[in-house]
Amino acid sequence: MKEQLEAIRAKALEAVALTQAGSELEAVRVQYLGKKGELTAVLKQMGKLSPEERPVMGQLANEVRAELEKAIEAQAAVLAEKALEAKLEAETVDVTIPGKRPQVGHKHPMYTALDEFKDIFINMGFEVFDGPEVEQEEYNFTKLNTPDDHPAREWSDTFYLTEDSSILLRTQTSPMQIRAMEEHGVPIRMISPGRVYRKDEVDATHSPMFHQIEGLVVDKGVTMADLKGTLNAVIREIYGPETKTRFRPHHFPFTEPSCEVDIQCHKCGGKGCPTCKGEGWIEVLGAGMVHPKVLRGCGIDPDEYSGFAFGFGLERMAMGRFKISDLRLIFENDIRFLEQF
Ligand code: 2U9
Repeated sequence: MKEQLEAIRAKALEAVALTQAGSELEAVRVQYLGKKGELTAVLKQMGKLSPEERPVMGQLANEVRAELEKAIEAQAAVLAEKALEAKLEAETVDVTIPGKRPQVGHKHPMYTALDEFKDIFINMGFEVFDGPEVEQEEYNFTKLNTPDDHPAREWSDTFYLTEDSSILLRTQTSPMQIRAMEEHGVPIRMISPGRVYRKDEVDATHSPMFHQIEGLVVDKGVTMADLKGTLNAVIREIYGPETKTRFRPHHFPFTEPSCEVDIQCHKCGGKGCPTCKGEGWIEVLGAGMVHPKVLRGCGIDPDEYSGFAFGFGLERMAMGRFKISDLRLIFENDIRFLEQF
């Protein structure tokens, strides 16, 4: 039995030393010390020994068991240390490697133009109003004095959302001014920037969705002189203090009288060049005195109050300011384009 125990000791210690992983070590433990293990099997034969031999062999068996347990414990510690080292190695972060810069977006030139525009008006005491893009025909056309047979009301020009033409995608931000007059009351100084929709084919100067900034001032004693003074001041903020303007008569259903405003071409000084298409002047906005019928429709007495209104196309303004030749570039959102501004 002594030889058996010695053989187990030698074999088991070697097996322990050769283990590479916790699972292998556990298998060795079971093989020798488990209930059906080799050492246990030898111990079961103790009964067959003589009374003199039994304590000697018992002691030896206990020694072997203790030695094996110690060796297993020590090997477990070694393996745990190795595993930790491997894990640390695998998870090492080299903080000296240059980072990968995530690509962040870029402020859109339209928003640069819009923010600049808002600042100018806020500094003049205007409030900014937001409104719905899905509108009632009543607010988009009727309350703005648009005749029933006006071409803008055609199904070919406007995106209607209901068969009875009562709901549509707004074609201008003017319905917001109507809402503001009805809800806020007068006196009022406001601008309403936002998206508008028209059934236009996409080309270098048209898009079925574009942005307008409209403004409205209603108070007692407001005249065409206020309109000209305010718009000249705004235009000189945007296009430079030396900018020359020209107010041309025009027609809008919602204003009377109405005008379009041009700036003298900054490229050729009015002589005519490709930038102004040979005109010497570049149209920048439309405006007019709010039609008395529009005021009355909002519960405002036109004998007591008067007002002026105006509308800019934001894309057109941004294209002029940033020298963008094709409207489609504004909506494509190609980062290589946007990063130039
Ligand atoms: C109310 C009364 C009057 C807003 C106005 C214009 C003239 C105008 C265009 C600019 C370029 C549209 O985007 S565009 O094509 N706008 O010319 N807009 S007066 O007049 C109003 C608005 C609201 C209650």
